[in-house]
Order: sequence, then C-alpha cells, then structure tokens
Amino acid sequence: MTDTYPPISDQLDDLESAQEEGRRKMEWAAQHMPILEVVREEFVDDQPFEGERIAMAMHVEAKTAILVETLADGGAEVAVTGCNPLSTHDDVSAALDTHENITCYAKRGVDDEEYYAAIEAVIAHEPTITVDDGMDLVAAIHEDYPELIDGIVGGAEETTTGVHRLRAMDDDGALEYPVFAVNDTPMKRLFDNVHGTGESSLASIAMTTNLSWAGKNVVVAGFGYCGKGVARKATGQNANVIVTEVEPRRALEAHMEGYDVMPMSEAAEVGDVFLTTTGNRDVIVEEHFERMQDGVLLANAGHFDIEIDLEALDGLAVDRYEARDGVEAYEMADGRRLNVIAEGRLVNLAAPVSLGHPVEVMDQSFGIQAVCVRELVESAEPRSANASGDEPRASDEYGPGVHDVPDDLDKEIAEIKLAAEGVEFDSLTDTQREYMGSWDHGT
Ligand code: RBV
Repeated sequence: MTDTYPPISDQLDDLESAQEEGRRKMEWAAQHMPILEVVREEFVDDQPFEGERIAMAMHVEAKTAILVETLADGGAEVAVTGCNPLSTHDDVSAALDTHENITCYAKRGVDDEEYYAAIEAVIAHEPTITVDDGMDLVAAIHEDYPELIDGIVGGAEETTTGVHRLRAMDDDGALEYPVFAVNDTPMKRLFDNVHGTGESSLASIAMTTNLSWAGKNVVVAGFGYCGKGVARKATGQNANVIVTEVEPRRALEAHMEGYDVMPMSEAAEVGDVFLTTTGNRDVIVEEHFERMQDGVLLANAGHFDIEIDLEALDGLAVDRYEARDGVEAYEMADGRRLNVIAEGRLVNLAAPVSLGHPVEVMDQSFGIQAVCVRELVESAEPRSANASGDEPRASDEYGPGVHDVPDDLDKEIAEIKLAAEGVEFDSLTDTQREYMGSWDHGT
C-alpha cells in the first residue's frame, strides 16, 4: 500500500494565503448551515467518533469542509480526498488540512494517476468508516484492500450514481459491509437533486458562457430527480424545455408537466443547450452531433463524464480550441461549432467558476451524512470489544449490503431545519394516530 502521496499542505506554494482564503469560504458556508451547527454541537459534547478513522472521497469545497470538520470535532481522525479531479478548491483543502484530526489530499486538476494515489493515501489510514460520493472508496477497498473490511463499521454514499453502483455490487453479493444510501432519503433527493442540481447547473453554465436562458431550446436528458430540477428551473428562466427519456412513465410525467418530449435524435436538431442528467453512458453520441446546430452548448450534470461521447466528437472535429475559460469548441468540417462545457464533467462543480450546490441544500444532505455515521458507530461493536480484529465490527442490525437510512434520522434533520427556519408545524392527535393505524372504520 502506498502512503507516499503527500497531503495538500506539502503540495502548495503559497500555503498560508491559501489556508486563509479557504477558511474564509468555510466561514461563509458555516453561517448558512444551521443543521450542521446543531449536529456539531452534539458531536463536540458526546465525542461519538472517539477512536474511529473516517475515510472520505467527496467534492472538497467549503460546504463539504464543514461536514469533514463536524466529524473530526466528534472525535474522529479523518482522511479526505476529492471525488472528481476538477471539483476541488485547493484553498479549502489547505484550510482543512490544518485541523489536527484531518489529513486532506485533495488537489484540483490532478491526473488519473494522482487521483487514485490520493485515494490510496486515504485508505492507508485504515478507515473504520467510509463516506463516498460516487463509490470510489468502497470500490478501491473491495478490490485492493479487502483485509480492511473486517475493521469497517460501514459506509455512507452521497449520490445517485454511487447508490446505483452499490446496489449492483450488492446484487452480485460482492458488497461486504453495510452502506447507507444517503442519496435516497427525502431530505436529500427532494432538495439536493432537484433544487441543488437545477440551480447550480444553470448558474454554472450561465456564468461560464455569459449567455442567456431566455428563449433558448434547452434539452434535458433524463427526467429523474436531477432532470426534473433542471427542467423546472430552466422553465423559470424562460427557456423552452425539451425532455428526452427512456422510461415510459417518466416520459409521460414530463409530457403531463407540459414539456416537449422527443427522442434525442430529434431534439439534437432543435436544441440550443443540451444538459445530461441520466447517470448512464452514451446519451449524446455521433449521430446526434451530426445533426446539431452551430453554436450549441453541451454540458453534463451526471456524476461521471461518460454521458456525452467526447471521443466521437473529437473524431468528427477538424479543429478544437478553448473558446472561453471552461468552454472547448469542437469545429466540424462544415464549419459548425459545438461547445463543450467543463470537459463534460459534472458542470455544477467542474467548470472553473462552479461552486457546487447552494449551501442550504448541502446542509441537509450533509446533515443526513453526519447522523448516518453516528448511527453506524452506535450500532457497531465497540473497537475495544474486538481489539484482535478477527470479527467484523459491522453490526447484525446493518449487515453487509445497501441500507435505506432509517426514517427517524431523516425526520430528525428535517425538524432541525424547520426549527432553524422558525417554521412551526402540526402534529397528529392521539385520535388521528389511532385512526391512521386502523382498518375497521369505513363509511
Ligand atoms: N454535491 N456536492 C456539492 N459540495 O458543493 N454540490 C453537489 C458541493 C454532491 C451532490 O450531493 C450530488 O449527489 C453529488 O455531488 C454528485 O457527485
């Protein structure tokens, strides 16, 4: 196992000013994260993670940094790296690395080799808990360091793509420790996936191109939670939204919401902006590029950069140049220019001006992450009871596999947020509760 990849502090030249700027960004985020504030106070008092080692691979920017600190302040030793080579903010990474319980390896713009070396450096801390956005840590541990699995209490996964991969792994009987599907909770996906992806993707594209949404034909590929958010927000910006889908009920839902629904081969001819949100591969391919108009914008909001076939686009291009910071123009033989934003990587985090989802929604998602980690530790064998490491530490309650987050945890986070917003709400009377639990009261 390599542990030679250095933390960010050993990689930056002007370290002090980076730390200062990173800290400033984190303070702004923290001011707007009331959920993590409450959870952090609880963790500081209770020290639930004393003796635990948490490995994290996430988008290392200011909001994520507040989650990392919250876990470290709860007594954990945390090692963290990025989950996308373009989403890291080096200044935030440097600021995090100053915390005595945190080692941060994330660096923006790393190549594949450095990206995986940083993941290995995190794993070299021999984690007892993993927190992933995209499942890279779970995959690396199962493939290359299976000897660590018995010492692992469990994991938590942030995103749709990661949960999808984990379920596929679980179906194959290959997932050997419990992982909470944080993405699938109402408090995550009804807000983060819908509002977060919608707002931050459109904002990033607008800021990167300086172009308007009004009057544009915006093609949204996929009408899942993310696609719905993008479609709704683009409509709010006066765009004409076209949806492409492969699932009949979602296609019908989009149609009934008032969007134009058509195959990508038709949408390709009329779209001005294309935004993929499917989580699948090869959504926009050669036959589509061939039909597109001059000047179109192509962007991806899915986790991986495989939704737009850039290799095929490169094959068609007679010339290629950086049209703006974060915009690569591919010129076709007939003179049309197709503009790819942020290398087809998730646009709300990977474009040069991108900041990720708004702070408030990440407070919710990361609130769930934090209580999931607490739940894993509370349910597990204490480290001392299993000092030899012969027995798995994961509890019987959460055996190996993907687990839904207990509803009570999701409600706990919703209640903290409502209290912070000063929103009061009703509760059931005893009679109502009894009625809802009965089946013998008909007309
Ligand atoms: N996401 N993180 C941010 N830290 O700014 N923005 C979005 C951030 C997460 C989001 O929860 C989504 O599920 C995942 O990134 C996709 O990689």
